[in-house]
Amino acid sequence: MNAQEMNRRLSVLLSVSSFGVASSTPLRMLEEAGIEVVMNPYGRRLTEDEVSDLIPLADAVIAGTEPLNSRVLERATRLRVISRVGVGLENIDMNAALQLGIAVRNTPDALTDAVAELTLGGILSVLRRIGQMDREMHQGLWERRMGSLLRGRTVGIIGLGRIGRRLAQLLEPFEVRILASDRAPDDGVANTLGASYVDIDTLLAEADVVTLHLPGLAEPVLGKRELNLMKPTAILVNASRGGLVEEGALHAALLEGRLAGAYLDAFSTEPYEGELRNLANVLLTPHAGSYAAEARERMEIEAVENMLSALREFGE
Ligand code: 8YV
Repeated sequence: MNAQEMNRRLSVLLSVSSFGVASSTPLRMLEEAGIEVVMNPYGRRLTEDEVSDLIPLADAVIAGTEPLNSRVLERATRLRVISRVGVGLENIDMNAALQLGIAVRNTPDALTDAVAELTLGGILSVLRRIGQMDREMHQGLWERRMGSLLRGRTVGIIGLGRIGRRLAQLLEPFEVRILASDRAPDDGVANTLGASYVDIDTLLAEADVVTLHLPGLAEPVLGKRELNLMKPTAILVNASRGGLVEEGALHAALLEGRLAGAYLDAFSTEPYEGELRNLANVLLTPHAGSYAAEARERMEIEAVENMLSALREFGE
């Protein structure tokens, strides 16, 4: 390393688009650490080409969900650390990062409350048709839609991890029966939450509300066969990852009355522009699960701290 290189300030690419919106503290932390900040100039998720063009000079990336695949990472010759503002890591080629010696960090706890609360809001909204009546009133229609209670119903939680567990706690006053499915069942946790583990087909057949709280997986968890197991009066909620539900099969089930409604915050392609937007019994939000100011502030602060400690481990 020559003298010019040694005197160079470390540079971080803030590829996550909404950084600093909820709070100025994370940006101040970067400034105080003397790190040069390169902002995402597009104000939205970067494409592969855009992040490829911005990444070669970065020592660190504070990342959103933009593609950080092997092609992008190979161009990142200075990169030491990818620090995700968020929990999901499926946008990062972890093997490529390992081979290139790039550390990867995330903020697994910071958004738990935000996603669990939004999920509860989505469940209540679909059951009572709040979103639908709101849309109709804005269009001049005064029409009371009959909904149903959450109290006493059966809720099936697929994925009883941090968010699934928090949702189970929030559901306690509603006196629901909770069925859960998880690849790594923990009976102690289930007992504390009053949840019972069942196989996924039983959960789908018995639940009035099915809600997904899984990481992104290579294959969908709910396709035509699984949706057909659900009661026609049941609703489906997905505020985790879009690829977990086959959107075409879900659209058909809702259109044909084989499912009563759905709330989706995550989509196989985002921004979502598909046909589920045409159904009145579907509530949609634009992948905003973590968008509570308290959660975003905590996620961003933790992402900066994670980045700084990883850089220190590299002796930077
Ligand atoms: C997004 C999320 O990452 O944490 C996750 O995995 O899905 C979200 O929090 C976040 O909105 C990107 O900034």
